[in-house]
Amino acid sequence: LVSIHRGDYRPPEWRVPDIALDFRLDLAETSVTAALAVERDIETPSPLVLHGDGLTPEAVRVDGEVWNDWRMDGSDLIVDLGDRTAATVEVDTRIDPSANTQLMGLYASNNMLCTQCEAEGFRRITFHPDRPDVLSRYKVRMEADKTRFPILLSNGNCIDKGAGEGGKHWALWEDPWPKPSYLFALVAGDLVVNRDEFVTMSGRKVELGIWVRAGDESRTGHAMQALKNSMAWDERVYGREYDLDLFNIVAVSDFNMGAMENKGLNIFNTRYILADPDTATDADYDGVEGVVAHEYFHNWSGNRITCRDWFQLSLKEGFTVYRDQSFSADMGSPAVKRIEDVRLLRAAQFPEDAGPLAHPIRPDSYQEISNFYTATVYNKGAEIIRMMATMAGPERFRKGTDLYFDRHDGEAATCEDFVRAIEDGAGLDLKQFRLWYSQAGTPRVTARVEHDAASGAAQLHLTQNVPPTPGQPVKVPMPIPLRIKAFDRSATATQAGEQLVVLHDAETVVPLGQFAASPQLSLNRGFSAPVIIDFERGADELGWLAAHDDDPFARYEALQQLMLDTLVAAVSGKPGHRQAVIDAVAETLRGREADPAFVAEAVLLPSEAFIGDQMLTVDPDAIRRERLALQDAIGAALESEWRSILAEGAPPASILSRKAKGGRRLRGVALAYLAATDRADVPSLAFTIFSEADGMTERQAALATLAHGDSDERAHALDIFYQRYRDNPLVLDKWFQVQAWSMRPDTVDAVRALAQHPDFTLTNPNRVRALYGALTGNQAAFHQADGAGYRTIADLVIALDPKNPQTAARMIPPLGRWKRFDEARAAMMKAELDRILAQPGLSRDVTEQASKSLL
Ligand code: HT7
Ligand code: ZN
Repeated sequence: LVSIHRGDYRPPEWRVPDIALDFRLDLAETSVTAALAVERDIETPSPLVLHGDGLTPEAVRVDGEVWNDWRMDGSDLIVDLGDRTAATVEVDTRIDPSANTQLMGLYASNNMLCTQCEAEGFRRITFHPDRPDVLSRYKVRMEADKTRFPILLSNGNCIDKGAGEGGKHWALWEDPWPKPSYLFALVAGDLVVNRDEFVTMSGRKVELGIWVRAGDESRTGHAMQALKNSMAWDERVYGREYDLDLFNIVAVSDFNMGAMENKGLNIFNTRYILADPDTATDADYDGVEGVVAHEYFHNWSGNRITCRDWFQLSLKEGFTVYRDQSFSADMGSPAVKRIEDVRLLRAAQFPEDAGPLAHPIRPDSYQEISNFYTATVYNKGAEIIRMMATMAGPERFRKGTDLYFDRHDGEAATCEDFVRAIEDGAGLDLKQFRLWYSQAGTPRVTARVEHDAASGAAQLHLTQNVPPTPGQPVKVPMPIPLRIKAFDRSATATQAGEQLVVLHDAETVVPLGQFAASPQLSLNRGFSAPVIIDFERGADELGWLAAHDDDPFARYEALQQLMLDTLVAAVSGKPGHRQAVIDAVAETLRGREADPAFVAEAVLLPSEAFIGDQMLTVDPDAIRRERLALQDAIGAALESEWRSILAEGAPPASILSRKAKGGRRLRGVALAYLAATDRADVPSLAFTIFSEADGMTERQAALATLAHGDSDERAHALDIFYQRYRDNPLVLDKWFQVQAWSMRPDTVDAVRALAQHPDFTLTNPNRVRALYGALTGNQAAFHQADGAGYRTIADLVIALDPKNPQTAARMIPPLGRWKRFDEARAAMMKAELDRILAQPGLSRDVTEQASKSLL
């Protein structure tokens, strides 16, 4: 496989200022004529190289004349334009959207036609340079059968439309803003719209439309509200106004990712648009709000300023994730949002950074760019922006982003451009900070407090170490901004405030001031840096911080650390601090009236995977056993608390206030704790909650609890759920998912059986993720000792790769974690990776992920 290197970047030789696309659309045969106005940007004549993927040119014309001076080089079209410096190059192609199971380029979903062009899908529609630093103004003519495709949408504004021959109609769209090919989009289908409007800060009226299949329009209200909130928030917080008169969103069922920020025509996975209380959980609602915001924010961080090349992907993704995280924090609870974001970072990004696929947020090379839409580029990328914001403070950070937007508007920029703008605008020195863009691996910070009883002086000793990662054996220290606060436990007076300490060197000593006794240290408050902290603290200290720290994230961390220490000790057969955990949970529960959402997050035990991440060799069975044992102990000790939480009744599902959502979340946690005790009445209790629930949050939580066991109620509830929702694909995904999440010993067999279910299909990525993604997230099942979990995933990858290589490749990383497991498991995982690699005709996506995973 060919690797592409960041250092090999060269500016484009030909620019394409204007493009006219003419589509004659049909499900099985679409013909495309692309007219590219090209201009040579270098002195010496050079042929025009246009990338294609699976295309054959039917005709080539230059300035209106048939042109024969072209050849194919592999899948690229090379047009020799002699010594011309400008020309209009027209190419005719023909494609079959109905055969496009990769869901890249132009494809069919539910009899609708839609596109996905990021990163390199445009070349599956027509020949084109298809690189993000070639920006063009697009004019798009679409013609299709009016009955089957009454709605024709593309980027920008519809400037004309009319009737064609033979029952056809056409529309002409024009996008005034130059854009890269990856932001091109079109949709043709039978859709209905939820219309609204937004008046921008300068008083312009923007028409908003969310397009869905008939029957789904009643479930678009939350997405529409999220869109309007996002538009207002970006004006208020970043001074960014929307720049077209129309903003359309279309929801499609078959989609490789969450959504796509095409200029003026976002295309979404239905999962992130459709929500009503009966079918969507509170978490689903939050997902809709976050993804709608994310795609909208891309209009500035991604579209107005795009990426020079795909190595700069984090320029738009890291910044946009940071923006959507801040937005969601402002819309709800900042503390809970931070906890959720850190939990996701630890679950998805830390393992990536510690494994064979580790890469810096700005990678140095890739074979297939689709494999680099990772938690590192997105979520660690967001953390790196957040650290700059923390060091600058809000006002100076805003000056930095204002400068970035001003300086680079209309350009294809680099991560370096962003850092320089923050440096200049916010007045920060980020010379050493740039290492965060080039070094992979999660830094480890070791902390130790020294207290001199005689003088009362306390000091914090910090050391940092950035671990080796593939291709980067030796690292240098990075700037690590840590928000810290030292508490005097005995003090009655107000405590000294928080300080921001930035570690620059391998070792740092921070004076903490005078204390009668060694202070209690709250470290990395708000998770100010994406690092792992090694800091030995006793149960008493952690329990005190869990109860008294004034930073809610630090309170959460203290309790999690106490639980983690107890679980890790138990797994290695040592006594932990079980009673201290119970006491701390009980103490935290006392705050449930005031902030149930925070309490629900704080009292949740760390996941099995996160417990495994603390161990040199992961023992999935012992982890499950000990986690369940602790859950049982907490469940039993606080049984009356859990029961009274459940007896209080659920807030109505239609109320989406912070408090109502928190209340439902806490009820789910309470039910899970009670279930761990195996009390005889739990199945009937869960079944009652399931049956009486007025919304999906309660219903799904109860079903998931039942799914772990083998009661009659389990079978009954699964059957009721299936019958009720069999025609709703997004809810049916949940039915597959809860079964694959189950802690039952036969879960791998169940997954294999569910793959044969008539409603299972490999052609829908949501369904694949619901079943198999849930299995890889179920640590004890996936790592079942006989290797059946590994075999199941490898079988899936082999079957899925010919249809949808992107989705297939995304299933591989769990198999690449073999170094963390015992020899027998590691051998089986590697054997499955070898088996995948031995398949003939494997895609570039899967080949890259599987071969790197073996290293
Ligand atoms: N920028 C979007 C990326 C995306 C994508 C990438 C590869 C293959 C399919 C895809 N669909 C969407 C999503 C985002 O970050 O907003
Ligand atoms: Zn994005």
